[in-house]
Amino acid sequence: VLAESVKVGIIGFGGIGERHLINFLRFAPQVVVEAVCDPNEARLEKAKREYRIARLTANVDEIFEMPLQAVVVATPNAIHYPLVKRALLSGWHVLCEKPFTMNAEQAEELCQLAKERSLVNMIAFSYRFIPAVKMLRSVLQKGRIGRIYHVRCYYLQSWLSLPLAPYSWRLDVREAGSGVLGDLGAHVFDLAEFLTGAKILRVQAHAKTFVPRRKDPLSGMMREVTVDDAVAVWGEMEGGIFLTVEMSRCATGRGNALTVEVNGEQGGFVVDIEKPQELLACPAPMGEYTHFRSNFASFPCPPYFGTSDNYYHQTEAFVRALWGETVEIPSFQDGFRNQVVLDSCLASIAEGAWKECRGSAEIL
Ligand code: SOE
Repeated sequence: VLAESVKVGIIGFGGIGERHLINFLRFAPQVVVEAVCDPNEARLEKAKREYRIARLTANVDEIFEMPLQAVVVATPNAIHYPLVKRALLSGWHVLCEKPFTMNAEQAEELCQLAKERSLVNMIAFSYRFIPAVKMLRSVLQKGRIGRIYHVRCYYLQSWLSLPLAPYSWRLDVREAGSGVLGDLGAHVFDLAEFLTGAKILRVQAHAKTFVPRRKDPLSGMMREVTVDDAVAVWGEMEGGIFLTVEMSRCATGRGNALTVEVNGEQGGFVVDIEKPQELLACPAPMGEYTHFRSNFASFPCPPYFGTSDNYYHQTEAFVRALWGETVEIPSFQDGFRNQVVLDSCLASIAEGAWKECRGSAEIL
C-alpha cells in the first residue's frame, strides 16, 4: 500500500502503547512513529525524552490534524470505537488493541468502513504470533488429527489477588466493558477459532467479582468494581467441539498463564504461552500408551515459526501489510467475530442462559 517512509501515530501511551512504539523502532527509517497522544503529561515526557518523538499531544483532536498514514489505538476499550472511526474516516490504516469495541454493532460498523475504504485493519490478537500457536495451527490445518473433541483453555493472572491491589480503568465497566472476559477472553476465544478454524456457536458463562471495592490511587477513595474478576465459559463449536474456558485475574501464583489444549481423535496438543517455543503433543500411535499418566512429549518449534517475541512479530505483520505485502493478520472481521462471542458471554452472565453467537454470517 505504502512505499516510502510510513508515518505512524500511537494513541494511548500506557504499557502496551510503549511496547508498540519499541517494536516500530525496529522498522525505522521506513516506519517512523511521528506522534504520540496521551492525556498523561508524564507519559508524553517519556515519549519525548526516551524516544525523541516529534509530535506529542494530550489533545486527541490534534492527532487527527497530523500528517499520518497509520495509527495504533491503545487506549481504554470504550474509546476504541470513536477513535478507530475517526482514523478510518481520515483514511488511515489502523492497528487496534483488543477487545475491539464495546459491542458487536460498533465492531461491524468499523469493519465495513475499513473494507469500503480498503484500509489495512488489524486487531492486536498478539498470541497468534507465538511460535507454538502457529505450529499447532499448521498441524490442525493439515487435518491429520481427525475430529476435534475438546478445546480447553485457561488464562490466569494474579494481579488482582490482593484486596489492596489498586483500582484502575480496567475495573470500570464503562471504560473496559467487562473484566477478564474482554481482557483475557478476547485472546482465548480468538485462539480457539484461529487454531481450529471452527466458529464458537453458543456459550454459557458464569462470572464472579471477588473484591467489590478497591482504592483508587488517583483520588484515594474506595471505588466500586463493576467488572468480573473471574469468568468460566463452556461452549459448543462447529464440528461438535466441546469448548471449556477459565479466566481469572485472582489466580494467585499465576503470572500470564495462557494454555490451550486440543484433544482430537488422532492426537492431543498443548500450547503454553509461558513456553512459547515448544508444543506438547501426543501423536495418535502414542495415545494408547497413556496408562493413567499423560504422555505428551515436547516438540521444539522450527525457526520459521518465528521467535518468542510475539509482539515484535505482530508489529512486523502490520508493517508488512502497510507495505502491501500479502500477510495474514487478525483483521477487524476477526475482531467483530470476537465481539459477537464476548457479547453472547455477557448476555449469558446476565441471564444465566445459553446464548447463540450469531452475527458471523452478515459480513464474513
Ligand atoms: C493485562 O491484563 C494484560 O496486559 C492484557 O491487557 C493483555 O491483553 C494480556 O495479554 C496480558 O495482560
